[in-house]
Amino acid sequence: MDRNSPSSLINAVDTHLLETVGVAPAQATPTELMQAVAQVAREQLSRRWVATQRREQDEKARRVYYLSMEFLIGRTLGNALAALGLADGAAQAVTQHAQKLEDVAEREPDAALGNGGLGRLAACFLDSMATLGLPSFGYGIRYEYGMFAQSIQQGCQVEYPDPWLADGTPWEFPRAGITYPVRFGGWVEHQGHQGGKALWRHAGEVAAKAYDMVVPGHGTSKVSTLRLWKAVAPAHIDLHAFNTGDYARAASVKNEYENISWVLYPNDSTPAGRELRLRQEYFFVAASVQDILARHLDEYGTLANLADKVAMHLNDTHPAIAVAELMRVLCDEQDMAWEQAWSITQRVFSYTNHTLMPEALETWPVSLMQHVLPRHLEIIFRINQAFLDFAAAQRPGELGFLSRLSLVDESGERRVRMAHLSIVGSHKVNGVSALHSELLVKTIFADFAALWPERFTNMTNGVTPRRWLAQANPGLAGLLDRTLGAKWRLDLDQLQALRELRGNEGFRAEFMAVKRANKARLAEHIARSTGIAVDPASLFDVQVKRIHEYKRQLLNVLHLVARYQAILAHPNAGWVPRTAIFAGKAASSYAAAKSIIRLIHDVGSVINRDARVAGLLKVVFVPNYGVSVAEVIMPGADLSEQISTAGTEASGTGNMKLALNGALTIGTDDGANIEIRQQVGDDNIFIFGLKTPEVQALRASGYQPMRWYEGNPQLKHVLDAIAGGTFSPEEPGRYRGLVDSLLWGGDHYLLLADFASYAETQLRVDALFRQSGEWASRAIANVAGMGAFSSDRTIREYAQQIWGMTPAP
Ligand code: 26Q
Repeated sequence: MDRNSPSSLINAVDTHLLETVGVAPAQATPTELMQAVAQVAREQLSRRWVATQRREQDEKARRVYYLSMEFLIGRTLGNALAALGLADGAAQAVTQHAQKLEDVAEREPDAALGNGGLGRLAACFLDSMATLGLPSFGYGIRYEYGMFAQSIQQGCQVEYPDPWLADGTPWEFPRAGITYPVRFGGWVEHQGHQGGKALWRHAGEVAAKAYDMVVPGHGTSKVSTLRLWKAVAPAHIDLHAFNTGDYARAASVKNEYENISWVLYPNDSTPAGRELRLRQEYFFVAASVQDILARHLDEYGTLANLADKVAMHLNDTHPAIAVAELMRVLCDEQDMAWEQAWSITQRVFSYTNHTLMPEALETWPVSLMQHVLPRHLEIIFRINQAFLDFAAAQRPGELGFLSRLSLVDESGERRVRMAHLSIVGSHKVNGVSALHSELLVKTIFADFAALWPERFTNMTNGVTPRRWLAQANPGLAGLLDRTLGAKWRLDLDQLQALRELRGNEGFRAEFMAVKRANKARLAEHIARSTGIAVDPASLFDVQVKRIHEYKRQLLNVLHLVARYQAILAHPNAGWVPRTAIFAGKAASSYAAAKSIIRLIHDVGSVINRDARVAGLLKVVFVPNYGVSVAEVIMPGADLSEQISTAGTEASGTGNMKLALNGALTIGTDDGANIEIRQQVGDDNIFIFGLKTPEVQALRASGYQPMRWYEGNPQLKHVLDAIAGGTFSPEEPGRYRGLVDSLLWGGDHYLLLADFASYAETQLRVDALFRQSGEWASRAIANVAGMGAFSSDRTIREYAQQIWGMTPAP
């Protein structure tokens, strides 16, 4: 009897309702059905996990370990069912209970264990690693609370905790036997002389317990593992307080240990610099390194061949302390000679940088590191000494060169530069788009690139077509299946064949019907979440991403205000009806970002209420942006706003998801937009604004935003309205500061300099949208060009060029 047949699944779901969930099948709620269907999938994932581990052990496979503080996986059910080939059967099974699978799947909370692009990239990479059959583990933290939930009250962001584990999750496999001690603080003793064997007299210890999530591959029975660590107070801790009935004290001691894995830091730019964050970073790194070495010793009985069998990848600098930790374990605990340990370490590690912005680069005060990780600090100093000796030999006497390279920033309070540690400790360093990688070696890492040009490389980001097309956009996926067959899921280059269909009336009509249905679905979501009705016939203009000054949501707002004013001035100019859709979270401490959210709401409430522009312009902000909200927004977009100041957005991945779903991009010459343009062709994308060298030149020449304000009456009118209280009549000065930061504060991201070009380009967007056939053809060309942005391509490149592995063809 086929386990995956509909009748078997119907039985399996009922059995789990009865035996696992604890409910009479006839009375099951959608949430209970979700739990039961998840259990059916879980059983098969478990089998696949066991078989995969067994095979990889037998094959003595080389493995890659992806170390990341963030994995933004979102929901699991739909993806698991698709990977296991259970989607149709499960749909039938829930139909027996008078439910729809989509509604049942919606009961699952998102696993929001990440902030944004970096965390979602890690999740897409796991999907691709599993699909390509790469022996692989993701390692991270099992945060009790993920990314905060966002609600909007009177136009302002309000944050709520995200207790995603409150009702348990069907997807984790607690590994009761897998637990490691992680130590902190104390001091270091050296046997005999300084430089003799080091003994770390730690002050405290916490246990790291392993919880696995199984990541299924598509089109393969292989899986990858996401192993997340939870911090647990060691069992012996303060039993005395407990025994004497001092429960408050016992609880507070326990909390002090366990708070390490409590909550994700909701900051995706300026590093928090807090001790707890450093403890989080070391906690998961120390547990992961122990786990990796234990597995290796179990298989080989020696660490001498570690670099032949193990690749460890640093997702940004957040796990960079792993370089010092591996050195510590090899030298102090395994008695390996420093030189051999260093050679292994450099061959094991590789590092991806995700930002050029200097303020976002992670550094830790030497004093804090001394306090939390005294032995690691010594090791970092020794690495630095050897490195600077080497660098000095290359450029004798160049002290500026050496101080720029140093792992320790000596200007002001001494700080350890985690990016420098990552570069020195790795054999490969990559950026995430062609432009970003080029800028890395020309700007922030130029000195390192002069020493080691061959160490630096590019790996342009990608997204998994399984989640971002097959799952998020079943309408388009169905059309592609009928047109191209189903293989595009595993070979996204097959989308190229759509190019020839651009002019095909029938295909265009089907394609636009799918888009229209997705817009209707998005409109329903908007109505439900904001109470605002929007018209699916209007142009859906979408900017969804973290709120950041460099991403320039404010430039988008300036254009919307200009458009509002222009419609009022010229009501009969044949305006294309538009709905501007924003979504995104602001870091809780980022005042300027929060102010932008409020401005979007204030501008929206004036425009949406003004009968004079009714039917021509609407502005909405979709609350609580995250993976599941993105899965509704991406397929319903006509226009994708990717408008960061050139040279600031490392890559972007939302740009890829939107284009893959048939949105046209309006964007700057930045990040992966440049490569998207190359893939879809200049005619199928709207690029505007200053290019990176022009941005640099304008800043160097002394940018005076006031000149642009004075020189552009339309822009002046917009800024005067915002600053004067047109959108905040009850508090006219509310946006004075925001506008002043542009006019008098230097307009660091050059909004005013790019405004005219942006507004003019938006008129070209309108003109194209009026010609619906032409628009359809270009939207199709976008989908057709997205093959290169599958994360399968990205992971193949990492595997071959960085990790020394050969994925299945
Ligand atoms: C660091 C220290 C302390 C607290 C928080 C952080 C922190 C956390 C998250 C710093 C940065 C991040 C996230 C950065 C991020 O998401 N970067 C984005 O990465 C994407 C994937 O490569 C790119 O596409 C985006 O361009 C980039 O902005």
